[in-house]
Amino acid sequence: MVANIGALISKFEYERVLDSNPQTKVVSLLGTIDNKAAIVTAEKTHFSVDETIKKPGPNGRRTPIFFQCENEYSCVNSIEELKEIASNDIYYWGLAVLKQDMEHNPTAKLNLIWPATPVHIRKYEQQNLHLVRESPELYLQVVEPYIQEFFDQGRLKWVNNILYGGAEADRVVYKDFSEDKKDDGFIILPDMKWDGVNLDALYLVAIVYRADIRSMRDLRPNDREWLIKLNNKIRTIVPACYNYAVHADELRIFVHYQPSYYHFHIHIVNIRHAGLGDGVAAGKAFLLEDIIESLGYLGPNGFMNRTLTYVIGDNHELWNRGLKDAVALQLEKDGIPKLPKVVNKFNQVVD
Ligand code: G7M
Repeated sequence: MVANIGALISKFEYERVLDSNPQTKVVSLLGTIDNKAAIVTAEKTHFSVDETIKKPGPNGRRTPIFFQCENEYSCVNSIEELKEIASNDIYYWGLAVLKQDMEHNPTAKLNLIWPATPVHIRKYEQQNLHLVRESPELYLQVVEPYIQEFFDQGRLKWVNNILYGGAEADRVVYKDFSEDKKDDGFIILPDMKWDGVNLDALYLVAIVYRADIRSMRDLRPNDREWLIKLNNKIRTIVPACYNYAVHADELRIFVHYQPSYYHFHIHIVNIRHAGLGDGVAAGKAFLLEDIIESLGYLGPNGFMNRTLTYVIGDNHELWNRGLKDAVALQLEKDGIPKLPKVVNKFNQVVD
């Protein structure tokens, strides 16, 4: 039987803070549950407004956005206590306690990983970030062997549970699958990161049934038509599933490189949502449209021909398996000193 999150969290024994981000209002804690490592991530939820209503305009487009502030949890209605900090001229600021409610106004979204592996712990821990220029040679030398080990360790269990085991079945937004056309099949469902409530933060993931694409590195020109169809289907299906509260051109559709999981999947995010952490940032997110475009001229080996530039944390296994040395070498080759030269008042370079 699968344990539930409440029962597990009640046994959580705190050890230390892995990361705390005041901008995204996310904290990740490391601890143990039944003597096995556990990571609890808590994210303060966004404010509640009744609903985002898009009224049809003269050209049939449903803009602009109207918010309702009628229920007891929306806008300022939920203020239970308010204490002024200060005021100056026309400016006032203070602290508030808001009415909380599980359905309308939950305080936070909690994620639990248990048992957490050392890879999870390193991933969630605050770390320095680096920009890597991954040439096809560097990929073959460092990254591909790592991906191979990834498969050996069975880290795709959650993906296979969704595709074949009925996991999260009640949350699936769309499933396109038939035995005879397995290679065209895919599932769209809410990403673990989304609370499923606030459409402004809509975050879905599409997982394909094809198992031969481990990352965008494996994409070739003959996958182009497949990706175009997939992109069009996503842009047709998702708005319809959410009653057109979000439109086809309001979806940011992208792929991560490096991904955390080497089975091809696509991120589908409301364009208004800046994403948590660096998930939507340049150096991590590659727009599906740009990938499709590139496949038109990359040559028969597709992305295997391209140097990919991306951001990686120094806790990532790949950093210490060769990317760190490669970056040092690249900087040297480019004539860029890693540390600035310190010059004293006599204009002499000092160590
Ligand atoms: O960085 P990468 O492209 O590999 O991102 C994987 C995405 O899958 C992330 O946005 C995760 O939040 C999401 N994800 C990871 N797990 C383990 C799950 C899961 O079990 N269920 C769902 N729905 N999404 C997940």
